[in-house]
Amino acid sequence: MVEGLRAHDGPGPAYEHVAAEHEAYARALEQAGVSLDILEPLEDFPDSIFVEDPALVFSEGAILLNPGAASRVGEGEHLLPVVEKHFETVMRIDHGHADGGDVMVTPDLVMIGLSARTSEAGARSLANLLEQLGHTAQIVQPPRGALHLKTAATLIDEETILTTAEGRSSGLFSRFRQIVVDPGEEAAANALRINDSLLLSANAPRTADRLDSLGYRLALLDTTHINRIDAGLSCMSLRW
Ligand code: CIR
Repeated sequence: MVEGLRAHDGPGPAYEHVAAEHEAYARALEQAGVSLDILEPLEDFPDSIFVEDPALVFSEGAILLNPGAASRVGEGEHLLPVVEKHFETVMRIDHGHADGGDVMVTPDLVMIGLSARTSEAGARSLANLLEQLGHTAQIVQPPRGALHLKTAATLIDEETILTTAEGRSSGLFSRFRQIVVDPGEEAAANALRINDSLLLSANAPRTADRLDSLGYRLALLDTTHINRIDAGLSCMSLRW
């Protein structure tokens, strides 16, 4: 994973640190009340730790996606046996590309962001499948500068979005209460709500203080090294 894709120069991730961050993440998920199925590493796919991108899962079924980065095409085939173990219904998009990081499930609809990784054709194909699973899909333009839609925003309860200043000015989330991360803490906008816990980057202390005072039950996790390959806390798991 030290060869994972990243949009910017600067120091890359160190294997031991990512391993420690991943281990702490796994423990936080368990403490939030879920059981884990931890997959074997795929040495040929440096970004495969980010299992959120090649598939989407709902209690009604799973959808295999088609990642938009050439080095990630093929991750889904490795995920398929695990997905088939857990889900009777497994569908797959049949056109274009889509990454799970561009898909935000909200109470009333599933938002699909168009990005360098999710094409119009992929988004339309996915929207069709979502409708077969009983979900309403909405295709949107993510906030500028974000790798994925969820790089810039997280649903932290049924009516609240944690987002960046760009995310708020995009207007995409105007139907929610919006909490904007503090300047310099933008990477923390990719957080993860599990049951009544909110996993948040420990590198965002000012945002954490505000969320804490609003009553969110926080699990703070170091994200220094996974952030170096453009990832955050939602990316490292598929939840159902
Ligand atoms: C990539 O560029 O694909 C990885 N380095 C980061 C993927 C992050 N995934 C996500 O936000 N869902």
